[in-house]
Amino acid sequence: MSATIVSSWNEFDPLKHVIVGRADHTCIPPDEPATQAKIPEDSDMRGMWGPRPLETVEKANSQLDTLAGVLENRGIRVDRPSPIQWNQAVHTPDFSTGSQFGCMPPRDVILTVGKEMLSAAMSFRCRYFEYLAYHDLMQRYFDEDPAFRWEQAPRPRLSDRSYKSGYFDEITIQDRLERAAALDFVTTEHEPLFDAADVCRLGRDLFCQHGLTTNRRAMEWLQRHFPDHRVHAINFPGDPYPIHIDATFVPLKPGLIINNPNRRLPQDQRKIFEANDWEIVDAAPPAHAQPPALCYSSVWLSMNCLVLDHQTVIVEASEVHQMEQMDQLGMEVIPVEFRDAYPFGGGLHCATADVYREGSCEDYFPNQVRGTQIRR
Ligand code: ABU
Repeated sequence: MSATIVSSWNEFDPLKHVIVGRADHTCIPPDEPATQAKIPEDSDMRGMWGPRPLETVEKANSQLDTLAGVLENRGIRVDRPSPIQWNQAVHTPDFSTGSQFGCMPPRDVILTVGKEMLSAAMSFRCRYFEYLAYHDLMQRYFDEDPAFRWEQAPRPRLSDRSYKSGYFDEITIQDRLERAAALDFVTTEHEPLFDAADVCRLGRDLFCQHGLTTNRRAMEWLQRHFPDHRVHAINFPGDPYPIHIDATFVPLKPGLIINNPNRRLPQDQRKIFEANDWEIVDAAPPAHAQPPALCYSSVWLSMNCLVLDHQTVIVEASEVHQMEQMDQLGMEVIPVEFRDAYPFGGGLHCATADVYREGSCEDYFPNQVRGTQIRR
């Protein structure tokens, strides 16, 4: 096995080394201030918590193992996290919660920017210790790559001051949409909070979704932490559950992004893409009317694909419309069955975290447009 090199600047350059999550011991966490944000009103998960049924864990792991095998067969190195017993309660000086979550979606936790892997300051109390599942891997990368930067964003306190009390009381979908449009989310601006999956990496520019899991203060922190980057705040008012950018705004190659047609980027925020000749096309509709049972995510995991290089993409095998669109966009499609893994934290992009993609830090947006940048 070749020595580890950590480096990834975007979502589409040739992938050579990746982490694929594991479903072992995953729990549905008990209610807490932020998790209600993630659970749709009519979800079968409302009021349930505890370890997920073993049979579903085994099915999810089987599909995760298949994904790992597909990647390895293409010469991509795959590492796996070390799950802990996620049913353990968490107690800190500021909060307690009855269980943790899991480590199927490494993309939520780990943000790779160049030579750095940064553990996010996540807003869910049940995910406070999730970074531990990656500790052995980080230690190994640190030992093997002398230039690797092993980083941790400020650990949030997640006291009640980090959440708006009563935000979800009797909330309707219309309320959610109005609040999303008004940038009124359950998290406050008390401390930096973000999920790594809210950040879309496009070379020198990091586009961050302002939503239920990422606040403006985190973007300020990211801008100071990555001073050579330009951090942008974008939002998608059509999404009643604005959590994670990767089923909403998905780059396929330099100059091309698919955008969820129910969650279009507002016109004023498109200007920077237009000024730099990027094409934003509506994503194809999902093949399914409903997500699988006990799933946090929407049917738009259809577009949560894993780009292997500028011509190749892995798409969930039953997503016939998305596969057809990829084909029309000139991509070679590798179908992989993955719906059994969805309930454990998302789709093919969610289930992975980049360690190494070829390529360097390009400036895809030399024509900057005022409005979205954090640094003015
Ligand atoms: N982690 C991506 C989930 C986004 C969605 O449910 O649409």
